[in-house]
Amino acid sequence: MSLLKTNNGSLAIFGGTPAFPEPLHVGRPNLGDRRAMLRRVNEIFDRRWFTNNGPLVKEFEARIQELVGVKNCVAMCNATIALEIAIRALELRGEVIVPAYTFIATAHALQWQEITPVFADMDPATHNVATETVERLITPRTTGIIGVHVWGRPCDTEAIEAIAEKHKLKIMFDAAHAFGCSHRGRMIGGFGACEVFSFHATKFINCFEGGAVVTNDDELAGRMRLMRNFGFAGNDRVIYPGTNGKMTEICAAMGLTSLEAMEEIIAANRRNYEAYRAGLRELPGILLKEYDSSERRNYQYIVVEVDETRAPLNRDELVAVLEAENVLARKYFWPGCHRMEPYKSFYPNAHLLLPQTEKMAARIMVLPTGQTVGVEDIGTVCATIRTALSQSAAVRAALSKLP
Ligand code: T4K
Repeated sequence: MSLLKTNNGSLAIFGGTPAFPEPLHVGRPNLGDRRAMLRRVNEIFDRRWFTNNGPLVKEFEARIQELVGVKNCVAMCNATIALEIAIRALELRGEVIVPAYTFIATAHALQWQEITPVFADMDPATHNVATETVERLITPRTTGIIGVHVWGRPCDTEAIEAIAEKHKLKIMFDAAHAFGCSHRGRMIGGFGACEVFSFHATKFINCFEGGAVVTNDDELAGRMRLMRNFGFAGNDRVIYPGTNGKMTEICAAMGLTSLEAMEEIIAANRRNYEAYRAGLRELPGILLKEYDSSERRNYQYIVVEVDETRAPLNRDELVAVLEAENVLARKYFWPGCHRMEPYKSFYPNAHLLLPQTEKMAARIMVLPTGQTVGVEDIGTVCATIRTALSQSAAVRAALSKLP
């Protein structure tokens, strides 16, 4: 519940009451039908089968396979472990090219197994990897490319496939944001050797924590199933190095409940997206990234670019104004993986090859959406942004006095 700020309302940074009494988060979980979830929890208790490839995990995997149209879904405890297992099962080593503009997990999943992530620049129009920058990063040590479908907008899979084919590299995709999305009419999940989804609490479909690798390659899927369960091929028989990447039954219960609400959640996200579109229209230097609604989209992220050369306030100033109002906008994925450790120390000059990532990571903010955010809340968020932009000199002065 918010107090609607108008152009005359006093912003919280000027000493006014914050627009929201409670924080409005990016990534507040969507719930689905609470009773259906509790029924599943009771069934889990009755069965006393809590993890290790239980019936709900199998059901969850079958639902994902059906929705995505792939032969295999291997559910895991989270997408980071799923990325690590997929990378290992694909036998990537040496150097792997990834975008610098992604969540740090994409890079860490490589570094964790002593594979060097080599950072490619971003296409400012799509926020995805600029494929024309990829080829020049290939060295004799390169074994693969990991494309990321940032914000659920598919990256240029065709260009990546062409480069990979020419240089005999393997490809997989980090599709953490892209469950339920399509690319040229094909569901994300069927591209490359495999794709990885995240079902973290903040994702539009969530398992509390969860992830999955999907693939049409049966042999690869078989290896990943072994790897997620310590390499056990049966009682007392280990035939592969492995880890513990298993999804629990309670997480699968949440995932199934969440999947049942998928269309409702997408509808809420889409309604919110349209409300932001209307509320942020024609503001100088403020660009809401549009979704291509001719394809399937989950509308999970409301992404705004603040072009400091045209807007009266920059991204950081707007985020500070919103924070004072209890609107916790996020600066994803600032400052870019290359400026986080250990990569910053390993490659202190990496930014010289990443001019678009540098520029855009300083411009992007992500605004709250999901089932817990209403159209009225969005009206308040947009009114706050409008008011702040129209009083930019006073806003700057107030911000300069903050500790
Ligand atoms: N690849 C990509 C491209 C990714 O974006 C991600 C994760 C991964 C791989 C790895 O997936 P997982 O291993 O996580 O399955 C959040 C999420 O934690 C992360 O999953 C996500 N991407 C990333 C984009 O966003 P943080 O560091 O912002 O998390 P956190 O805890 O600050 O959550 C964001 C907000 O959500 C908080 O301000 C509060 C709210 N929240 C969060 C949780 C967990 C709630 O209201 N309730 C909750 O239960 O990374």
